[in-house]
Amino acid sequence: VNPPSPPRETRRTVEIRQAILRKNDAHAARLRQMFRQRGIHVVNLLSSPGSGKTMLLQRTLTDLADRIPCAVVVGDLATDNDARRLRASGVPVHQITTGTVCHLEANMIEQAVAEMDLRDVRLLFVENVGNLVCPAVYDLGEEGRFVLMSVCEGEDKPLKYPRIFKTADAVLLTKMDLADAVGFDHSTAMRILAEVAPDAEVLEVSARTGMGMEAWYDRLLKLTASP
Ligand SMILES: Nc1nc2c(ncn2[C@@H]2O[C@H](COP(=O)(O)OP(=O)(O)O)[C@@H](O)[C@H]2O)c(=O)[nH]1
Ligand SMILES: [Mg+2]
Ligand SMILES: [Zn+2]
Repeated sequence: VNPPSPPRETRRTVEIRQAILRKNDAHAARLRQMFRQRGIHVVNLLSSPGSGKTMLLQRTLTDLADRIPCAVVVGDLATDNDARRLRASGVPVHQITTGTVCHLEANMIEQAVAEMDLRDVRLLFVENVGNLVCPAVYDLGEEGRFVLMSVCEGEDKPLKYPRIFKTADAVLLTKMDLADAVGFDHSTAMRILAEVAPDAEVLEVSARTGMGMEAWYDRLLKLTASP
């Protein structure tokens, strides 16, 4: 017996969604080629809101910008607060405000970079909209996908939002300075990550104390050393 087919509206919604994603994929493929030609390595930073993307970037730009020329595209639904925080580092920063859209899409990145002077830039960070759901399925033409998970948000996030963790090149466990205070269960978190994202590297960092940041910079420099 065949399972009942979904109602017509549901099928229609699924078809439209797939068409949007196909279009985004094609767009991202063109962007990836453009970045490669221009020698720009692109890193997509993904996480729930408040996991520490902006603070990680603030410290990274301060420490890394004189080793390698960097720039940032940052997405939020509203405000340019993050862009203002990041501009203090002196690198080019472009804020995308998405309004109601809860993720970044390839066409938004294309528009942003068209307005930026990236002539000398080798490493472009994209701080995605804080959200563990749809950013996972929108390719932005990036070379590396790094998913942040702070020690404050619960060890089982990868079980609840597997897609974003499965597509990660590396997972950054952030705010390690707070691990003891919040009773972070390190072995449970590592077991869950190994189960959901067995191929992802895990980096443990604190942007506040600087713990683990050199390993993160090595990871970024390794990415930019590839042709
Ligand atoms: N203790 C501690 N707090 C952090 C760390 N990183 C970020 N935070 C704090 O967490 C909050 C959210 O950080 P933010 O970078 O804005 O997160 P985003 O929403 O992912 O960009 C801010 O109050 C930060 O000061 C860290 O390594 N240690
Ligand atoms: Mg932010
Ligand atoms: Zn979304």
